[in-house]
Amino acid sequence: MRSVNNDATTARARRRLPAGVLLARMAYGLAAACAAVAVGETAAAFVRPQAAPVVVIGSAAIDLAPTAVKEWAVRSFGTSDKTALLTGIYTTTGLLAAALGPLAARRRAVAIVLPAALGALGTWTALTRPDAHPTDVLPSAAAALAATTVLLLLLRPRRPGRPRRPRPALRPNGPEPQRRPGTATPGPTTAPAAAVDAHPGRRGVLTAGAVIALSAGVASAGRYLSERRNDVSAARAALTLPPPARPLPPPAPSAALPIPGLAPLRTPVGDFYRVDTALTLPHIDPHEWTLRIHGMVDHPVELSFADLLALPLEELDHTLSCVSSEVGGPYVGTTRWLGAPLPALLRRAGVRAGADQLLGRSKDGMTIGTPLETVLDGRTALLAVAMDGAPLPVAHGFPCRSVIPGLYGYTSATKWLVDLEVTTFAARDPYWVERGWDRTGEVRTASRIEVPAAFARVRAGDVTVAGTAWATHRGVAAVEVRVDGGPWQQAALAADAGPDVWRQWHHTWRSATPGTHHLEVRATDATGTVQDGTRRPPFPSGATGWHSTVVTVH
Ligand SMILES: Nc1nc2c(c(=O)[nH]1)N[C@H]1C(S)=C(S)[C@@H](COP(=O)(O)O)O[C@H]1N2
Ligand SMILES: [Mo]
Repeated sequence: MRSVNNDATTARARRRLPAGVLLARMAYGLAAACAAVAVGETAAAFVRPQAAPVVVIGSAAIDLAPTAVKEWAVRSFGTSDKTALLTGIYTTTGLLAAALGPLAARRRAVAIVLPAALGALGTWTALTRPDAHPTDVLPSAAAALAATTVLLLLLRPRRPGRPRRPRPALRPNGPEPQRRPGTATPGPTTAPAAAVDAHPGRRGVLTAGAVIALSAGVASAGRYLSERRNDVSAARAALTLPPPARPLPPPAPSAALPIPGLAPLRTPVGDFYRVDTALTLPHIDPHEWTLRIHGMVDHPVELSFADLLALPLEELDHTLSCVSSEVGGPYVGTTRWLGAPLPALLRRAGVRAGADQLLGRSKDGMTIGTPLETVLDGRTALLAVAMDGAPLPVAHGFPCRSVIPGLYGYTSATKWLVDLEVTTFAARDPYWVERGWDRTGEVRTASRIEVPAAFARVRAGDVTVAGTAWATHRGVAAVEVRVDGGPWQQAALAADAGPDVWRQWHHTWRSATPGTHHLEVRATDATGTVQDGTRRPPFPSGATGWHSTVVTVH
């Protein structure tokens, strides 16, 4: 409806475009983006939460991100890395949208082409996710359609004949006011019929604001609906877990040192670190859960959750750690797991000769590969259903995950586990191995100074130094501490709670003198190997180096 006569006119129009108009058009773009997000979220509530456009794009970004970027994200944002990613996606979308409005105002085709291109990207990405369903295309397609519709509606030229009160101060160069008979507003203050934007700035921004507010409402409703439809907390709360067939005694009280500031021997579940690639947590109803054990086996097995709970369950005290932890880093926790022993199930299935990998697959398409010989060498490898006496929290893999002591999480601890394939490393690389990480993932010997805290100020005299050390499945035999590069001194160890559990240690630093001091720690595992002191980053097989802290004595 809006025609441009020639380039000169366009150029003049562009020069004259008041800031208010530009602002309004940017707001139109933002409103279109908000409507798209809202419609996408709501559609995803009916399809599945993983299909929301933002989640689809974010998940693809996580999988495509080079290892260096992932490492940087974990280092800089820690467990808030997902919030950081979503913030980035929303910011980018916002900037694109703000550009989309003004561009589409000049060329309507842009209002169709850009959302359609983004929608196509979204649907294509949705379809190529490892856990894709055909209906996953719907939210992205609906979102694109919503963006185009809202933008075209907001940009549609105003029909002539509607009275507007002009704001001469704002439009010094505007066309001559025209008198239009029959309008309510009297006199020469009546807006011209031809002026599409009588006061486009304020009205436009207000209209866009209304659309944004409405979108926010729809988005919240969509998210609420999605949570309601996918909530498994009732099913989780209703679960009664059978007692273990072979209960473990409680850990010896002397395994936990009463030193303030020391990480507790058993990590409270609420404090347990979380590392995964899931932007939305898989919500799995245990009644619908099944686990397939197949591949290079004589008798493929399919288990229901009831079948799993009917097996003789075992307990395991175990320290789980993440390969992405820096030296002294936080991604480590200890708990008591309850689960069905994995070796017995594999023997029942009958592992064929030549297989060397057990590949776990999660509901969200993660693949985690474990060396088969590790699973079968007699360690307590579990299909875990509980940690610390309660069903697994959703964030930690409800209803079932694998736990295999001695290996970092990325080669052993598949959360939301639904499929186990007996295969070979030659046939298939799991997710992290594809990205260059070591395929074995054996936990390196590590030790950490927790007391005094880094950069703490302590009184001169005798100072208690304490922390934890782990060499999961090998066990910790010794811990040594040194001050300012002096001689290594033996620390005292708390009672051994088993080779799969970290070990607390403490040391009295005699007659600390005022000034700044440098403390270092190293452990020796039960095979007699001293912790590697060479500083290496987490990639590709776990950080090495001795943890150190600086304290000020006064
Ligand atoms: N499905 C799934 N399982 C997964 C992961 C994941 O990204 N997806 N991450 C693994 C990694 S790298 C670690 S360290 C552990 C962390 O387990 P937690 O979050 O329960 O502490 O889970 C493992 N299992
Ligand atoms: Mo990890």
